[in-house]
Amino acid sequence: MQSKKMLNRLTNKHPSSLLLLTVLLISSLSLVQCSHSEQKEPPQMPGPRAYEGVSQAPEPASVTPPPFGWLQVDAQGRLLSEAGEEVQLRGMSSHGLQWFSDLINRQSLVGLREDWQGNLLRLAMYTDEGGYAENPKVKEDLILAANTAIELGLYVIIDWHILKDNDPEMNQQLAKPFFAEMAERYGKYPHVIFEIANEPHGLKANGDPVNWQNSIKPYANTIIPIIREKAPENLVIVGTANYSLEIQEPASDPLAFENIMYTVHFYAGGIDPETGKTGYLQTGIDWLQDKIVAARTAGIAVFVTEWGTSGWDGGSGNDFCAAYQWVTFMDKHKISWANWSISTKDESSAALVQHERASQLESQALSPSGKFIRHAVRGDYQAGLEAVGMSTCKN
Ligand code: IDC
Repeated sequence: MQSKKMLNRLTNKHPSSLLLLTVLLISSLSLVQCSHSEQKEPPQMPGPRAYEGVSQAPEPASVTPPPFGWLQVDAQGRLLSEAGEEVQLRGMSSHGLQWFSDLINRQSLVGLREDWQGNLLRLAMYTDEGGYAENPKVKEDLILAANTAIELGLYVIIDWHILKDNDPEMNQQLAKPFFAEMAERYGKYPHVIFEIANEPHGLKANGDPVNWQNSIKPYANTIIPIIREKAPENLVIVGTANYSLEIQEPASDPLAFENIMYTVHFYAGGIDPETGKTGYLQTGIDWLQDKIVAARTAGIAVFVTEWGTSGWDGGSGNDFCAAYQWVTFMDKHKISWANWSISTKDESSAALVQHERASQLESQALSPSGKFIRHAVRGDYQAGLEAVGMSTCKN
């Protein structure tokens, strides 16, 4: 109907274009025929190309305000609610959306909000490893999940999850239009937090180290103004060097924008397969907590956008006593966190096991890590230990 009307309009206005259209139609038909006779296989239909631009993906169908309204960072680096009270966000990170986006759905997010009493979801959109740089369609899953979080009143982190692509500047040309779109789309929602680089590390192409000075700060100074054009108030979180461990670098040289937070990541666990001892592939506790406290004292806002009960490799067993020490530390310092991860992968950081109710985040589907974390998100750390069969932790 629509195209018939358009054709009529076109040919009425420009009668000569009717001839042109007929010629075009005949020549394209014969082209199709030609190619058919040459190819044995039927030509592949192109896949849907929706979501490559901004306009086609849906908006959230409704909006539930997030519990603390617009978040703000004060001059001492504290995270405040819109009403000016210090707050801590607690919740879960997705695993890579290119692998586990099915687990991020309305039911699992209702579970996160109601049963877990969480208020935070992080959406890890890998850029490499089959993520956005190779498969832009993953943005579609990100948008649908972010919309669901907004509909349910959760804070949601849009995480540009660089990892194997270790240098933030490597995919900067992709990050620019991506964050321009995200800011345009989500700048009006207090729920949305932008995390612009997951874990910078390693070396740049020219052999220089990827650190605050060489790469992260210039990248942040490129991306944040793009975000700020359309999202002047949303929080922006910036990764730090060496897999988001070197928080002292921005602490002595912070960015000049408002409402910026900096990330520290850690992994509490890991059990040596040979000796059975904990602390294998574990991020140091004392020195890292000291660094976090020093950064906080310097007035830097810290957000743990990712941490695991497992070893640094995402597996190798959990250390719940170390995890307990971390969650109580973060509670004391009002440091917000998201745990890695909502996944059913066979690795000890995964919150879920293979189970028919896994995609609903239900209790029967929780792994040991999931059991501990569910209570930790609820703010009952002791119950978390008990849920994994431990009542005390000896030093
Ligand atoms: C890990 C996943 C693992 C996956 C791998 C891919 O747990 O299943 O195969 O990524 O590269 C991080 C990263 C996070 C890692 C996680 C555990 O941000 O992507 O996930 N980790 O290794 N930093 C430190 C640990």
